[in-house]
Amino acid sequence: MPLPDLRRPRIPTDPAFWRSPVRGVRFTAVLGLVLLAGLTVVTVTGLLSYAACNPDLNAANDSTPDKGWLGFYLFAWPTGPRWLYRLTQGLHVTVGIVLVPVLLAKLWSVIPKFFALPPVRSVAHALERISLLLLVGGALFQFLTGLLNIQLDYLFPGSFYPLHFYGAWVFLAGFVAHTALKLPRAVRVLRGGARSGAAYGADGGAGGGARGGSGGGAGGAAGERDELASPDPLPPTLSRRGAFALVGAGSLLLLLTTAGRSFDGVWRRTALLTPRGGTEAGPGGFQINKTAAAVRIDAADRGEAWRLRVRGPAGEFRFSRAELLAMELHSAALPIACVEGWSTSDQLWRGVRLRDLAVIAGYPDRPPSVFVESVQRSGPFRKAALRDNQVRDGRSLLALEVNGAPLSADHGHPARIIVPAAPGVLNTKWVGSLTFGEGW
Ligand SMILES: Nc1nc2c(c(=O)[nH]1)N[C@H]1C(S)=C(S)[C@@H](COP(=O)(O)O)O[C@H]1N2
Ligand SMILES: [Mo]
Repeated sequence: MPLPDLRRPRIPTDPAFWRSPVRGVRFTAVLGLVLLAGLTVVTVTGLLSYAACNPDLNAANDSTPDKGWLGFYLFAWPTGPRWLYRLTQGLHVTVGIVLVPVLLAKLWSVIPKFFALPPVRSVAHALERISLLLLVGGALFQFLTGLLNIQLDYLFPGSFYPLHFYGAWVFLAGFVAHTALKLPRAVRVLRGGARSGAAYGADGGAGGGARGGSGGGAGGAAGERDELASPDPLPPTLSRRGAFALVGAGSLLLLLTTAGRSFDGVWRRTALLTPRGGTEAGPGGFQINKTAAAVRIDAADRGEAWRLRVRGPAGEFRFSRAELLAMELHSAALPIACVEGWSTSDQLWRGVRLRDLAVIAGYPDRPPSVFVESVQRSGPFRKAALRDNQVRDGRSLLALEVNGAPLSADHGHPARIIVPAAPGVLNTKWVGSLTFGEGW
């Protein structure tokens, strides 16, 4: 077995510079398959989340007006099951957070390849490296923007959606290409194809091995070289199994300190990594994202002078809160689920059905979409459009009460929208006007 040349200074382009005995195609393949499964969930739920915000319905909902054909897949988000967005977006954010240690370990496991010389060997290799740039750059960008948006709401004022949306497509291009290129190899490796790191030296040779990655060939899987294993490994301080356990423990810790954000009460207090929002005592004892004070809603905005304006082909109508309370009221047990991944369990909302208000506005038979505006004067999320299927659902309410008590100021008094299965951004608080139908 040829010994590495110890007299040469070791620099990162030299495979012998990387000496962890944990590196190897097996370690990388396992992490790669975990990421393949996990990031597929994150990507699909992310694209669904975008569709759920009704961006194709109204400019007020659309933060990426230049998306062009990238919006090809948009569809009418259903209103059931009522916990649908709670599930999809909870998965998007929770799985994303839990994958952080796996992503970092995977990047660490292939670091020698980023330095391998020559940087480009062939056209195919150049394309592979470009796809890698999209993948690694896209993944880091998506994780960073996602995590920062959850932690610091205002870091990207107004621009989080476009950043995360276009970043998703860049990432996705790299993800698909990388999967197509590497999945067969990863599967072969895990079926026992690649030799262990110890056997590397036999055919690797000093300095030459890290340029491998040939894969396949007539010799079949048994002859494949482990181009990620160090040609000159240090004595192990941690077994590969131990390294997996470390990554897994990191993910588990993140899971335990994150998952509680999708529940109320004690569970929510376990969500140490979710500093956002607060709650109040009594019937309103569930998550409050934005308080009235935070968006400068004062007592006068919600006081005696408040009127709900309802517009449609039948004309324009104004209702006081007392008049709304005198209408036929309905109850619906529905959660709130934010794009940031937190959600509440079902709360018992009571108020006027949106479809009953559509009748007043001049749509006696088939309710149309509705454009909702808050009395809030500035900031995002003060306007939103709901699709006709959402207005039609008997559980979609202009809520006046929650859990048997009038809405509190922070929960949207005098009136807020609540729609089954919809993202929180569509549940407008402190509603001032409802405009039914297109073109109004
Ligand atoms: N007027 C108004 N309504 C709003 C918002 C807002 O900023 N202003 N935020 C929305 C968002 S992003 C969410 S997740 C829900 C959260 O409801 P909560 O603040 O009662 O928890 O309210 C929605 N309604
Ligand atoms: Mo939200």
